[in-house]
Amino acid sequence: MNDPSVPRLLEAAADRLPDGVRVAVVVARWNDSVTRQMLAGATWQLAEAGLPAEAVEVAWVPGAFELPLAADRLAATGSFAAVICLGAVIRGETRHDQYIAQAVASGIEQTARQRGLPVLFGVLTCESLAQAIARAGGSAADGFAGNKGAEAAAAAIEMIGLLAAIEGRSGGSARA
Ligand code: DLZ
Repeated sequence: MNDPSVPRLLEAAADRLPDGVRVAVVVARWNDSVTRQMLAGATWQLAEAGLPAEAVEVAWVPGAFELPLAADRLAATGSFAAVICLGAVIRGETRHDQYIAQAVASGIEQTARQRGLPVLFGVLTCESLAQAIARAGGSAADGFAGNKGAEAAAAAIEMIGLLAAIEGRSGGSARA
C-alpha cells in the first residue's frame, strides 16, 4: 500500500451519496416527451444512491437555452451539491440547434467552474426524435441506447463523492 511507485488514489464512493446532500435537476420543457423520460431516469438513479425524494428539487425551464441561467441561480443558493441539467436539442431545418447546443454546453461548463460544484450536461444533441427517444430510455420502435438522464445523475453522484473526498469531508478518502 505504501509503495512509492503506486500513485495515491483519491477514492470516492461512486454509488452512494453522503447524508444531507441535496441535488437540483433543471429540465427543459422543449421535447418534453423525451426530457420527462430523462428526468425519470435521473430521479431513479438518485434514489438508487440513497437520496430521498425530498432532497431532490426539480425546476422546469422553457428550453435547453435556459438551462445554464437556471442552473447558475440554483448553484448560487449554496443549497445543492450538484445541479443536473436535462434537455433534448433535436436538429431541425435550420442551424438553430447548433447555436442552442453550443451555448448550453459552454454555459453549463462555466457555471460548474465559477460556482465550484458539479453541473451536469445531460443534454441530448440528436439528429432526430427517434434518436433522442432511444437515448431517453428507449422504445420498441426506436431501440435502446441508454437513458442519458440516469447517466448524468450517475456522473453527479460520482462527482459529489469525489469532491467530498478531495475536501476530506466524506466517506471517501485519499488512499496511500
Ligand atoms: C427554439 C428551439 C428550437 C428550435 N429547438 C429546441 C430544441 O431542439 N430543444 C430545446 O430544448 N429547445 C429548443 N428551442 C427553444 C430554445 O431552447 C429556447 O427555449 C428559446 O429559443 C427561447 O430562448
